[in-house]
Amino acid sequence: MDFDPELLDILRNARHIAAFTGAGVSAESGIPTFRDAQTGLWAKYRAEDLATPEAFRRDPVTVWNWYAWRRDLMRAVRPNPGHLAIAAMERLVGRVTVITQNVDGLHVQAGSSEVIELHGNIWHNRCTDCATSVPESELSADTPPVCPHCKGKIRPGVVWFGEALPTQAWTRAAEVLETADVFFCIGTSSLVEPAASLPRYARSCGRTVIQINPELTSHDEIAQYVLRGKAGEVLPALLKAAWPQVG
Ligand code: BV8
Ligand code: ZN
Repeated sequence: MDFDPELLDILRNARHIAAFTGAGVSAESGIPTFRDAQTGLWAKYRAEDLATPEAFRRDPVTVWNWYAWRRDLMRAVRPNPGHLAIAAMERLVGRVTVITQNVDGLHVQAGSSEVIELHGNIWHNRCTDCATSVPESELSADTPPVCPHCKGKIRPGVVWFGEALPTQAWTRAAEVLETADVFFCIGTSSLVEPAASLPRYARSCGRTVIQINPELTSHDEIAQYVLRGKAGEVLPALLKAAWPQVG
């Protein structure tokens, strides 16, 4: 895989890299993306129809079982070379901030030390009534589990469609765009707002935007560099090309 020498220079001279990621970065770990059709007994549902507070209010059992199915899938997988390459950048560049839309926790598992989870984390659980967070190990056997404090229904600690993003996560992500030299946009269809506005904002702040995706997306035209391919293949090759001594 050949890369523009100017791009390799930009990476070598970067002091702070932001890596904005979507479901595509976890695809090679075996987690279907949101664009992928749902499979098995979930084939008749659309993710957007299940990942909402209304769906949970209307049918908490089905929504909880969908998350339990996704957790089982995610428990069985590991970070892939794409996650590991992003984590490895921390040994090559002063600061690397991961801003992820994913809820699978794989960037932290891969060793990234600064991860902003814009859409929460599927491993977190909280009470819909008193907001108490409940560790997975203390969940009651009910479906959905009930809160140990107020008997309210427990929900996954993710951001559903129609819900605001966590203020602190959003504020931190916006601050990173002020300081990062390079803004990677990896494995996202850039359809879900407000996260999808980050690459455009990064470009307007004068950042170098690098898109990594096997398919064309609406963000291709705002990226100075478009690397057409899979994250698990492009990222390791890019690191090797920019820092050959790392090998
Ligand atoms: C908000 C957590 C306001 C849950 C997620 C109409 C009605 C209602 C709302 C809206 C509306 N129109 C717009 C909205 C806003 C809405 C939205 O954007 N909807 C979309 C569908 C149009 N957004 C919201 O509701 C957000 N909140 O706006 O709140 C507000 C403000 C104040 C007060 C109250 C309210 C909340 C959005 C967060 C939703 N939660 N996840 C869960 O996981 O269950 S979003 C979920 O979908 C993911 O987290 C992710 O963000 C998104 C999917 O996007 P991607 O990650 O990009 O994945 P996708 O499958 O789309 O694409 C994969 C890409 O990877 C592809 O491009 C593919 O080519 C590429 N790829 C594949 N393989 C690889 C690869 N790339 C690299 N390597 C590979 N190997
Ligand atoms: Zn409670």
